[in-house]
Amino acid sequence: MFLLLFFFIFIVTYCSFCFLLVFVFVAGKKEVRVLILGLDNAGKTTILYKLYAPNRVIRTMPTIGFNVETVTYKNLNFSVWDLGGQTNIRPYWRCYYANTDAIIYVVDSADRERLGVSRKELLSMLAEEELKNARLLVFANKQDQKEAMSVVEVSQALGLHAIKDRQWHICKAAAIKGEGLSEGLDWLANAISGTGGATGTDDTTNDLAELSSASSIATEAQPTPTQ
Ligand code: G3D
Repeated sequence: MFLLLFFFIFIVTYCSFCFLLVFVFVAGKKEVRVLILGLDNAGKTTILYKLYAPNRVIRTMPTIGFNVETVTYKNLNFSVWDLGGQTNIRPYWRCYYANTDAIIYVVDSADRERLGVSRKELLSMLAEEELKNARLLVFANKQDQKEAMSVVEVSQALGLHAIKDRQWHICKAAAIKGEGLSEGLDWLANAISGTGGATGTDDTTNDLAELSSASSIATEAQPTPTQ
């Protein structure tokens, strides 16, 4: 009888412990909603699938509607939405703005002609009330292409240093090779968990020699305390 009681107490304790472990594991991962935006052909779908399945060969097709994947990174569950970037789809981006924690904005650094359009789309998106608290991570993508603009040039062309009211960061990437993505996500994870992510940083430090006019960027690019 005593043995049975002992066995019963042992089973109940063991099950409670397992339940607690599962609860801590599940509840410990914060759910984060991230939108990947940018013009068509910028590399959004490539980035999404590199993050989701880094070792898979990726064949992308223009996103009609959207792709969604959940990516776990540094104790955060990123629910990542890649919205299509074609001109006729862009007005519908705003349907997905509610409850967005962060925006990953992707720029094709080799597409000099459309950088102005990219800037316009970015600024009109940032003006939306529903996105006023969203962090901004910009990937200056396609850095593997020889005609690609440097991250300094992309940052200047987008006017990022004028953004003072939100946490933002720009970093270079070559999504096709998976390069630069984890650096960006590191920043985002820190910004969201509140352990970093200064208001306006970029990884231009190594590129400053490329531009004689980059000294102003060099000064502005110093991380400032998070607001
Ligand atoms: P989108 O989702 O923003 O529209 P995609 O863009 O991810 O579909 O990518 C558009 C094209 O750019 C794809 O080529 C893709 O392979 C390519 N691409 C994405 N990232 C990079 C990169 O870092 N470097 C280079 N060189 N190409 C990249 P295709 O030929 O399939 O259209």
